Amino acid sequence: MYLSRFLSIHALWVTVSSVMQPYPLVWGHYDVCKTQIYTEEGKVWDYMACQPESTDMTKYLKVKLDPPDITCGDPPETFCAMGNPYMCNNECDASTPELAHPPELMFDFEGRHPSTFWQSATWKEYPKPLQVNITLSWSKTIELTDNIVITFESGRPDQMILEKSLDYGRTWQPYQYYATDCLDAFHMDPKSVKDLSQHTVLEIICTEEYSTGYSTNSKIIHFEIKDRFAFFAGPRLRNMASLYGQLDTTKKLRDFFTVTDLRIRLLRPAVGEIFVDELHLARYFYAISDIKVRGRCKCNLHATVCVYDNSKLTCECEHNTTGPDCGKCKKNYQGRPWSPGSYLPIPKGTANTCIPSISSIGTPPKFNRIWPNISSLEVSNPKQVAPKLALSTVSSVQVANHKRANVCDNELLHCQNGGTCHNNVRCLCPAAYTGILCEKLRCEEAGSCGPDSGQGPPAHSKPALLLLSALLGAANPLVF
Ligand SMILES: [Ca+2]
Repeated sequence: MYLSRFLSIHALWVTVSSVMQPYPLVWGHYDVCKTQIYTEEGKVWDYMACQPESTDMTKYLKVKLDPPDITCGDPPETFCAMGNPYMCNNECDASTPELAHPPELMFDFEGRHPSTFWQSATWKEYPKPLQVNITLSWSKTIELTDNIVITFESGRPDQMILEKSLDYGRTWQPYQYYATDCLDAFHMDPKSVKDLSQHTVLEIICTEEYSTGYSTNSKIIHFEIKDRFAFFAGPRLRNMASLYGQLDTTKKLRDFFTVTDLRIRLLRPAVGEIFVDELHLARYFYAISDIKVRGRCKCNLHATVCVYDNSKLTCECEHNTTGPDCGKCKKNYQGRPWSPGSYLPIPKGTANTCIPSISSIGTPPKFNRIWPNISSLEVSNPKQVAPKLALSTVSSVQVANHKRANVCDNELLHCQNGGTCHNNVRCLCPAAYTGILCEKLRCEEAGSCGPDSGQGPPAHSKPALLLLSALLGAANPLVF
């Protein structure tokens, strides 16, 4: 699942570009969790908020149909063209691959002609409702980043509800209602997402936009994620700062775009006319050729990598966090309560790393006093709005000091020149060396290095070079 060097280089280039521009035109990738920087006290890790890339999430889902035997073709049956009840020469036979329409054909590569599609049995038991639930499960919290798009092969259903779950399918909430007649079907006034605003963006609406039956050519149903983003980021999503600011400070908004499962409840097929033609029930069925869901693993801004292993998605957590969503601090890193990373301040966000537990530190280090979270003081104030926050800055020295708590975590950094790591917070250096990682000659600091000492001062790389090498290291294990 690991992406190629090309992507690594691409990610590196994006990152370097953004490092070179203090206010880049395109920002908010959050694709690096840490870089090395140089301060007066030597090399330290600079941590930042990070998240996996947005990707096609249909590759990682499990699909379940209810009723389980609702797929057509067992026993084989003939169905008629939607618009013409006398054209009944289409066959569905589950035992013949060319004539079968199993659920996986909703997620295969589309773009060939004719399209491949899942199809239900026909409405032969009318007037009993023909209802089908299609459940898509990730067994992992994911954040939606683009519209959900469902392409029907038949007419679009007369009535449908898109639902979401945040607890792996135990409870469900509606996302959006779809009907030819919202008032009749769900006792709701029809609305469009465009009728909403920043203040009503979380409202659950019923829309008639996508339910015009087979009489129009369009076969597509959207759940409009981007239109909702646009209330904060502008119509072309240029002001992502504002959106990320809101996502950071409004948990409900963030949760709105977060799911573990989606459920498409097909309640009534397209009939295209007022009355159901009971003599030709083989005209009525559901067929879906494609479902698009784009999103990313929710890792609480503590990981850029989400691996798919053993049919399971898991964040590869950084910042001393652990758990499938990086939702808690690692053992021995519970020096302060766990906290998600923050998108703010822009562009690098705040990592809110977990820090070593007090008991594992022994003597509190001198920089203990700056552990109180800078972000909680300056960033997480819900009254602040994004444009202001975009301008608020934390000096690089502050940030560097703040992150220095786990300066020689064995997983992150090693003391140099024979130094040993003491309780994750300091290097114990051999007599001839000093500096936070024992990287400096003591004589150099005292200005007494003689030409015969045999050791010149260590080559101090320029910060940009150090950053580059750190990025090369960090960019390698990208996934997706
Ligand atoms: Ca297909």
